[in-house]
Amino acid sequence: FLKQGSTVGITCVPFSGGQPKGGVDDGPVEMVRFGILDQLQGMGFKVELSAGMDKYKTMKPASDPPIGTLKNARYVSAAAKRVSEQVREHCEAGRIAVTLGGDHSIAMGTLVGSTSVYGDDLCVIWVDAHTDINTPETTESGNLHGCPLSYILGLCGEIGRDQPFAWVPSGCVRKDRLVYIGLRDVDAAEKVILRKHGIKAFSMHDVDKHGIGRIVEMAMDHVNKDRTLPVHMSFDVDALDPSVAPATGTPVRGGLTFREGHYICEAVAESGCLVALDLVEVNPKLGDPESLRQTVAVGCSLVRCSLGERLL
Ligand code: 4U7
Ligand code: MN
Ligand code: MN
Ligand code: MN
Repeated sequence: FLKQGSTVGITCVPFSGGQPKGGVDDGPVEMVRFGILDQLQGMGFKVELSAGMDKYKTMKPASDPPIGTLKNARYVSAAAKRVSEQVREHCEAGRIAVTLGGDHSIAMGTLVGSTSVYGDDLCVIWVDAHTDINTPETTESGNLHGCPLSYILGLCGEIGRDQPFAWVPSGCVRKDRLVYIGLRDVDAAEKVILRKHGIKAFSMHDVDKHGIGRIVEMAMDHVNKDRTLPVHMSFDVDALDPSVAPATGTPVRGGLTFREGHYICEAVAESGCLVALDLVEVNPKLGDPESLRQTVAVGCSLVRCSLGERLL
């Protein structure tokens, strides 16, 4: 778990196949260019970077016809499988696994990687405007960045358990060990899924009502009452308000403020339970140079805070 002198294992995943907009594959390189590696070293961490990030760009299969409505399923599967191996290596070596995306479909890989080491003790805090829990049957867009959790929780029908995703250990995360923060754009079919499976979710309404301090406490109490279990936080930058993180593919107004986003990360760091972190959906190609700089900077800042950077 997170402690002084730990090693951070970084996996850069320049991947955009889970959704239609180019540019999100430049997220990791922009965060590295902004200095995230040096910043973590400056905080006293040893930093190990997974090799071969350029390989993701070459994994696109020659032919990848739609499966039902699902787009790029073979491409997403191949990339996520590789992510799972890189994250597993970091976790096995006792490193805190930090994955920089890339679109959120890669979380299918990060969660397979972390659960392959921590098993079903693993708790997941999913910070997002969206629930990303569409099944291959319910997704209307066919974009797999809106589906990773249905595979991980084992909610897919036939199409999901078949090739090309047969390698995903369906149900590797327990439904009662997942909690959402920041929701405000949930598809009708996703609401049915949440209700049916009793999945804990805190929307922006709840954040407004209780304040972010109480929300993080309630979220932690739900998945990790004694604060002893390992935590994987998957942070979609679109959880933040578009005024804070404009350069992202599916912005939704009414999001977390700069401080609310950071508070979540600080509180998770303080719990001492963090074993894996995803920072995804930064798209440097969307918007003007200032939006880009602002979004990349906030992404790096969230990573540092999750790893224990303190204000005082
Ligand atoms: B993200 C959506 F329909 N639900 O399935 C879908 F609203 O990783 C959006 O959270 C998914 O950015 C957003 O396409 C995925 C849509
Ligand atoms: Mn989102
Ligand atoms: Mn997402
Ligand atoms: Mn998005």
